Amino acid sequence: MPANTVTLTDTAELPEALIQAFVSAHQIAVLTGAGVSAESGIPTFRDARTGMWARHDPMTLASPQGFEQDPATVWQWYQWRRQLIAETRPNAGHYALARLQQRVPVLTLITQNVDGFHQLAGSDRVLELHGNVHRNVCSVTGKVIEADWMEQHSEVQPPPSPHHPRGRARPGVVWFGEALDSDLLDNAFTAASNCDLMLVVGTAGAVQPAASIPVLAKEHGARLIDINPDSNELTRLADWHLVGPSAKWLPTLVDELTATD
Ligand code: BV8
Repeated sequence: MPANTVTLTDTAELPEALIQAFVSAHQIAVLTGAGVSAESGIPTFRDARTGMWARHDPMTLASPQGFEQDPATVWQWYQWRRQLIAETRPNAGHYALARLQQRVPVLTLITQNVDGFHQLAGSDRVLELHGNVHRNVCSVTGKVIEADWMEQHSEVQPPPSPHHPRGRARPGVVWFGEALDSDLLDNAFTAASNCDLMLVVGTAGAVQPAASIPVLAKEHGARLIDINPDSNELTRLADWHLVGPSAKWLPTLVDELTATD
């Protein structure tokens, strides 16, 4: 860890410089990854192989090739994840970010997650870089498939698509090897370039182009706070590394901000 990253393990005393960076920020950008949903009981992306999925590689399951080769297995994996998401709810970290959005003049929330928990917790204008698992689209045309069509054609898993004779229903997420929505990505890059402070929460920083967003923020002079029990490439860029779960650190940070009002 280079000298300039201050590592904090206890929420007791936040450095004055960190509080000042927070309080004085006019534009805050936040990048979240699977770790922010970990305390909701959603396994992180690379851990999403518990039980019957242990023998599958998420990189294969979350790819057009994987879906082409075995649509039923990929579909079942998403049905399993959708069920996990339906059985739980956002945690204190999601709610803290929604509260923060109310307090800061400009806060752009960029997420790699597909569970929709930030919106459920009250955040709005969320940039879902990798899509949303609650949406279904045609595997050929990409057009949205409505829920009633899915219910009426559930005898086949995945159901056929209403938009193309060779199409099937697939989750409305971005798979490995697929391009991200260019408008979403442009908005994320703009927020990173303009922010005074970026929070990087619960991501291993291994997936591109999302992982380049904090790099851009740093290059444009933003202060960086990394919230993660572990450290990784993005931690090395950070001014502060808050070691531990986001459901602990985010409420502490937001309480600190409101306490200075
Ligand atoms: C693309 C949706 C190009 C599906 C996902 C360079 C540039 C561009 C592309 C590439 C590149 N190098 C390689 C690539 C290709 C690839 C890539 O990045 N590969 C990597 C793995 C080497 N990228 C792509 O394919 C992207 N597409 O670039 O297209 C293109 C252009 C034009 C035309 C065609 C193509 C698409 C990437 C999107 C893939 N889809 N999700 C689904 O979810 O099913 S990514 C998937 O990984 C999830 O969204 C997940 O969020 C994301 C990132 O992982 P993390 O969020 O970091 O999660 P992870 O489990 O890894 O880590 C969890 C972290 O949380 C850990 O650090 C852990 O310590 C921490 N944690 C744990 N508990 C807690 C916690 N933190 C806080 N609190 C806790 N309690």
